Amino acid sequence: MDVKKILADLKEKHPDEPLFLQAVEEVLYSIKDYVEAHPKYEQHKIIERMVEPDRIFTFRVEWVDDKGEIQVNTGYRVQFNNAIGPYKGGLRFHPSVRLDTLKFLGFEQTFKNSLTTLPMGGGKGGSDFNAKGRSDNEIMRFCQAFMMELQKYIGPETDVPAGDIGVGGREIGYMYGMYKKLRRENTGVLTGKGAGWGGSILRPEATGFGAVYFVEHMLKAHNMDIKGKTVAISGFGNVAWGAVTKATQLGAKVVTISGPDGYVYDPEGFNEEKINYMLELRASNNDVVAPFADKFKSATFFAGKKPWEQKVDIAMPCATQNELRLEDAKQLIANKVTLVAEVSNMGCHADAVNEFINTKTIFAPGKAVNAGGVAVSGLEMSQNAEKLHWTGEEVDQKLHQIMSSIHENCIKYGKEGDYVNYVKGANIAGFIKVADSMIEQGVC
Ligand code: 2IT
Repeated sequence: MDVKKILADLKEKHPDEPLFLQAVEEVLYSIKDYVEAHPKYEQHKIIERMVEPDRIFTFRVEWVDDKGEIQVNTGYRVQFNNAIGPYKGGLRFHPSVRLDTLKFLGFEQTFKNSLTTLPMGGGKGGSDFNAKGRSDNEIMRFCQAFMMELQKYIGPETDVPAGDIGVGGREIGYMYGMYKKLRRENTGVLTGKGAGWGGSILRPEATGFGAVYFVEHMLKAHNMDIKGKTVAISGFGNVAWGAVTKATQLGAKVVTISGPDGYVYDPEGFNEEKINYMLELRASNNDVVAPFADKFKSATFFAGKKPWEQKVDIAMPCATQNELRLEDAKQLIANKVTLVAEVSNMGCHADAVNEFINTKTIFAPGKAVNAGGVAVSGLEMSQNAEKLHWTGEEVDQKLHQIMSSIHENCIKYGKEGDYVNYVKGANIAGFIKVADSMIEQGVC
């Protein structure tokens, strides 16, 4: 497989999509040997077909703010690949969102969803909407305007969006309300709904909880335990909150969270009050963590810095793409980090990932570590289809099983002597199911 040529062709076509090209490059180099050992994939031009999304919708979203001024945003839905099931993946509302962002996320989602063991294809959508400083009513009006257009492209058997950065329970509620009004159906077309109206118990926690369960497996595979380990977490949104909660419950000491303004270091670790305060910070629509250090005297705020400069056993980036760079990786390694579990999608820059692998640092990629979120979304779809509501214990048990199966698959395809290359393992395992399904379904 001529990876260089495929990447060069793709770059010529999409020179302005660095994130998408980065995501594709990582996957192609790690599946290269496997693809070459199985000629059917090249015969069926699977790679060339997989890097081209099935279709992309882009649309104008207009709404009126509290001052009566008209606002215009761009909305997107990238339906990347539905070989193994309906398109499934979140919606990101953030001013940095471009088509590039959603293509990289949709590509990653296709592999991740395949890893979950559930029948879900890959999709992603969102908008460049900035919620910072906006009122609840403005957020509602934006969500409604966004759904007025998005509803044309989605459905419970075709494409099922959910949350991502900037889209939580509140936004899902406003969008679901508008979808129901327009389509006159209560079919659970979005996941991450409230538990009282079709949502799955544990969906808000699922990404963070699943990530910590995955970390437990990584530690166990290396004869270690999470108890007593110090953990650096970045971000302070839904994913970071779930990870802090579960890591703390299991006896680890989480010492950092972060925001766009910097990070807070708290050597005493988290407790219930601090965890709940994360939710308050998030709900304020201000996108800052500095107030955490004002409220809790044991915490110190480091403006404009990242948590990776602290000496910890475990690092879990939970914020956004490329948040952990080569210099951060080197710093963590110099500080003798035990393992790094990427929780954000493509949270580590390619150079940082290579540094971890080359130094045999235990490292797992986001598409494996964070798959618990979309997995519980898949369980929510099952509950909606059956018109049933499972208990928290049932969902948690299934989440445990899924994370364990993802970990097993990573070992199966990623073992290199006494080192587990989780990047390679996750990419190959995710690839096989999608690629074989495409071959079985013909050229269409
Ligand atoms: O990146 C992700 O997996 C998500 N944002 C969750 C997607 C989903 O459909 O639950």
